[in-house]
Amino acid sequence: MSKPLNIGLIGYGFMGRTHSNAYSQVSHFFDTEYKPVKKAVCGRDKEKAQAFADQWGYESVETDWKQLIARNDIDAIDICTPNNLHSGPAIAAAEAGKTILCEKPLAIDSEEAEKMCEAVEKAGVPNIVWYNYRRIPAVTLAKQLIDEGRLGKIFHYRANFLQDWTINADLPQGGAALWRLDAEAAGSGVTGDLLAHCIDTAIWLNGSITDVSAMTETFVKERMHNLTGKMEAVKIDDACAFLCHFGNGSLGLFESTRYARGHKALYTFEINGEKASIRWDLHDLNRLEYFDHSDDSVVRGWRTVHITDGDMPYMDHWWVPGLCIGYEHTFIHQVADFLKSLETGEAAGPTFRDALETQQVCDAVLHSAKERCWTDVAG
Ligand code: SOE
Repeated sequence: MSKPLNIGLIGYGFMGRTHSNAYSQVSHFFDTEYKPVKKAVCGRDKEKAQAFADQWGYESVETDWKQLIARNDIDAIDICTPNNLHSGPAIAAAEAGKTILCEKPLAIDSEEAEKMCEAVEKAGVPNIVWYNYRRIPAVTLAKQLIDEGRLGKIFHYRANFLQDWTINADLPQGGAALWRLDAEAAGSGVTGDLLAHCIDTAIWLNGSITDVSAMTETFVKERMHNLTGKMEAVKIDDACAFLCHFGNGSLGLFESTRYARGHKALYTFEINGEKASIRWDLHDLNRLEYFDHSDDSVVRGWRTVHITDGDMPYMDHWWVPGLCIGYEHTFIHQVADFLKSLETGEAAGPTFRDALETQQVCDAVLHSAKERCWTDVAG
């Protein structure tokens, strides 16, 4: 028998759309006991929230997240607000016994993230953070290959997340679409926004990061602030690179920037092990490159694994062999796994606690860059 999971969505920006699409699609492709019901969307601007509700099929609208959380007909709170507005609703939702799905990064910093973890753990409510790239079939396959020991001992983990959308110095900071440039709303720049994705994937694939040495740069020092109308100092990191050690003895190298002209969302990683290497690129997300040293030397080389057949992670739910899926499917997979976890009682990561570890690495990175020193990851 199917059970409804009544969703209350807070925020209706870009992520609100990706999540709503996932709620709309998941039951068409995945057979889960719990079925999401788009019960209410919450935003301060009633007209905009209503327009979003009409477009995406939400039954009702709230303008105050406290009212949304107080509603008895809401089972799960989905937080899609700027980063500084995650912890208030998350803690209140936990205290009200609601299931919680929270956008990444979990919080502004680890101190706040720790409080959010304590709240969900004390309340015993199911929780998940939207680090969606784990659920690209090629990335999930990478996890399987590593866990099967095909790479052997891992020596190197390298990741990049490159964009170019903030090169224009006339771009303002703050407000609706540009909160990512405002340190008060975002907490940090590329570290929390982009490297957090790379760190989440890295910890998932290769285990904990123990210490880091980082540098950051803010190329445009002042931007007009949309909320004050004045030129104000830019306090986020526009670019960040760091070296690190993993607990398993491997070395990590990470780079992210919004100033890599020509790159819109080039998320890549390469992992080198004793027996094999793998590499992956978000712009070609249905393929995984694999080099196996045990291949016969006359045919040994990088091979391209096409991730479209039904024996690949998640792909038995989609089309026929040879046909691709895309970015939006990562969110559908996340919802499917989460609904399944409600059925089985076995948490689908990344939980708030997992995301706290990512946050601790981000904090160590920012500390290291500021103090110009190697920094241990707290935890
Ligand atoms: C920023 O441009 C952004 O949208 C991030 O906020 C997302 O987390 C990332 O997946 C893509 O880029």
